[in-house]
Amino acid sequence: MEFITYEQEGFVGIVTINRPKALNALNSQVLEELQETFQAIDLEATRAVILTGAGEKSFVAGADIGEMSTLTKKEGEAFGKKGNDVFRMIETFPIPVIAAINGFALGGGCEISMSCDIRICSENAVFGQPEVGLGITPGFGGTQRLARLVGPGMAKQMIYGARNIKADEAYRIGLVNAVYSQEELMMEAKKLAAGIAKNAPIAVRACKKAINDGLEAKMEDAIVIEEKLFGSCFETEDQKYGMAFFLDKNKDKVKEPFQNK
Ligand code: DAK
Repeated sequence: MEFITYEQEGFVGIVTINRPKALNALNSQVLEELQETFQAIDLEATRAVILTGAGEKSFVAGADIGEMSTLTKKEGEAFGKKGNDVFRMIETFPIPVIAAINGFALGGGCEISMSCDIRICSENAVFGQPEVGLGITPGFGGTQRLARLVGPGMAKQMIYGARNIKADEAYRIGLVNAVYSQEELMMEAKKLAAGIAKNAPIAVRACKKAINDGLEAKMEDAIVIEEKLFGSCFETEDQKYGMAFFLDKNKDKVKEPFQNK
């Protein structure tokens, strides 16, 4: 792979978009390599994924403007589909994906971060959907996910005005969960991932599915989605172990890692 690196640290996978000369902008090759990388993640051995960008300046500065500048209508739709397929794959990836946003998250960069389950960022992060300034709409789900995350009023203000916001404002409006110094960001992302990885993996996956699928359903149907996933946990060894451990009054016993079974 030319533009993506993958590292495995225990139960945590780290995917880095590595095209720093173009501020990690998403061209077709980056999108294809991202898709291959996620498809190759071993879901038995991995319990959380961190997505970040190489360098200290940019997470992802958007879709590649050079590549997009000459697209025809048909090619534009194909490029949009390629990105949307990858972003949807991340959004519905069976295990949680944390975006560690280490700088610019503009256009497609803001959009890919919004496909992740959780966003944390560094103090120098900048978020925005500048597309209308380029004569296009956001094309990788920005109009949909930003409005769902921060509410339609704030999303419309950002998108219509092509207004970029800094990390503190992103935190204030709920676009990111926390802001750290550049030096602390990856350490905090790993801590967050480890905190997820120590819990029962099948239950965590079921929670992701329940939240995502439930948000797209009416409450009466959403509750049924949760009921089914809750019920399915009782067929796992991890549920039996987790509850037996709680009920065991032997305080000296050390909790074993969940088996993912
Ligand atoms: N694409 C390509 N190259 C980029 C880039 C981008 N988005 N952003 C930066 N670069 C490149 C620059 O061209 C420059 O390359 P060289 O000149 O060195 O070869 C290098 O990265 C460093 O950038 P700067 O020299 O500009 O660095 P500065 O610190 O001065 O400025 C900046 C940083 C992030 C403020 C600035 O680079 C910038 O404004 N970049 C563009 C940000 C942007 O507008 N992003 C949104 C892109 S639009 C769709 C599918 C997808 C989309 C839309 C529709 N369909 C098909 C439906 C998505 C659209 C977008 O994401």
